[in-house]
Amino acid sequence: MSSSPPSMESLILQLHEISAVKFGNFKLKSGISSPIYIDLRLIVSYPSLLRQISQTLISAVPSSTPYDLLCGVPYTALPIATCISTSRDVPMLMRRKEVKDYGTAKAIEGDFTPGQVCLIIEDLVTSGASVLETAAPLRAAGLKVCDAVVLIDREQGGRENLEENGIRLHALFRLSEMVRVLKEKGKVAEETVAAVMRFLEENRRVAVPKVEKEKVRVKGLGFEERAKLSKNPTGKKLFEVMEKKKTNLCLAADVATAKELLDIAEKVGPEICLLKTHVDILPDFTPDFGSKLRSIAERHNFLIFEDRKFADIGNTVTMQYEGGIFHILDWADIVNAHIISGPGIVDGLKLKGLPRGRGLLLLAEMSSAGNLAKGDYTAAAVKIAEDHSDFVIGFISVNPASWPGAPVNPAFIQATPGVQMVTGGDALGQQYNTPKSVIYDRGSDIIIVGRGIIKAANPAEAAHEYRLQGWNAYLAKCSSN
Ligand code: S5P
Repeated sequence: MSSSPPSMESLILQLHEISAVKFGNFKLKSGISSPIYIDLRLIVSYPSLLRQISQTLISAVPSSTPYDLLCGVPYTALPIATCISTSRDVPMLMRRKEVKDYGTAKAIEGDFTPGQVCLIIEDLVTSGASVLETAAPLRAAGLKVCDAVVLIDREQGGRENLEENGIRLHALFRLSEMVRVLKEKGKVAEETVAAVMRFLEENRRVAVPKVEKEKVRVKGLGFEERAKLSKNPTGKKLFEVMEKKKTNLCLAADVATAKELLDIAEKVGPEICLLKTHVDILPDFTPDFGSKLRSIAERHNFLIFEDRKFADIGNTVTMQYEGGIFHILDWADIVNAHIISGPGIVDGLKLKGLPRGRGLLLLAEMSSAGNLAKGDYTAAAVKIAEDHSDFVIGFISVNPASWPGAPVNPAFIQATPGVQMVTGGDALGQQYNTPKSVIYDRGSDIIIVGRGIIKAANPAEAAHEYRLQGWNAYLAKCSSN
């Protein structure tokens, strides 16, 4: 075993020898064709090379960079991180690539204390997306991630992307250096070198084009920034509460009595940003229900959403909103409306709601099988929202990422019902998606969960699980691309 790390040149030659570096025409994950392909998964078959790479890699981290823990980006960098961990006696963590839907739903395996500093180990960086995917759950767990060390930097925007996300990249060598060494040693023909250099030159900019960057920025806007974009005080507050409490969970408190509702609000309150009621379900509703619920909401810092689904003409809804026996306007921060009757419904509700600083969600889509809220109907909801962005705070939606012109204005919040830990449905047409699918794949912001929590043996624990899954999916979305 050599005590001093092997030279960069020797490592490059060895990687070439085991065919971890290939020249030809390869389609990369991003879809672009590349004249060079690097497959570092092979190194597990060459223990001596794996050891040399690990040793050299860790010595590329400046001694002024502190770290308490290591975490390899799955999968290729896992053995590298393990080698470093055992030889340097630095504890390691593992990030789960798939967070389990069941059980502990842990994204990170291993022992750590929030506030510790974790160094990320990676084999190859192109855009930096994989490093960010690993950094997000580590940061969500309270760890500090400021540095990543990588064997090869493909020089395609990764360094800049990571820098923008507060991560310094330390690379053992750049792709162009690697090709230069192979050329000098006569391992690769002149024209291949020229093709690789041309590719790098052309794709240095193409890899992270300006428009893409803009799109990513909109996509990746956090709730904190979006709070500033909302023109409605309740919309703003909802984003702020989500950011402050680190939760995008709304409880659909469809329980049998007002007493049970207040009871579950108290128990689940710390986990949620929003509590959704169907006040007309409650047989024991009394005029002081609203003030009781509001005092719990204030104590636990969540907002109240009465899922009244107004659907009438403007004049009628003003009376339904304010009057009757429920006096919804007095205690609900947020209500929702169908747009079937046209924009007049928003004008009507706004007349009463806006002076009180309330907000409105429009039903742009529904979760139930065979519903008619799609296509032009959904597009009409977006248009009405844009025209009333002082009062409309967002949408009830199911798959906002698929809307024409998506993503819609980030000032609007997307809240999605039909959420459980597993996909499926009930006997009456409800259809369920998982928290991850709703937030990460379908582009929503808030998961609305009813029976998944209220029918659980321990609703507070179930709410905690949903909250973790919803929030982790949000963090992963922020750092994707
Ligand atoms: O399209 C919709 C809109 C709403 S607001 N589908 C829905 O299920 N909802 C509401 O979300 C519904 O009224 C219920 O309160 C909640 C879903 O409850 P769960 O028990 O199916 O999670």
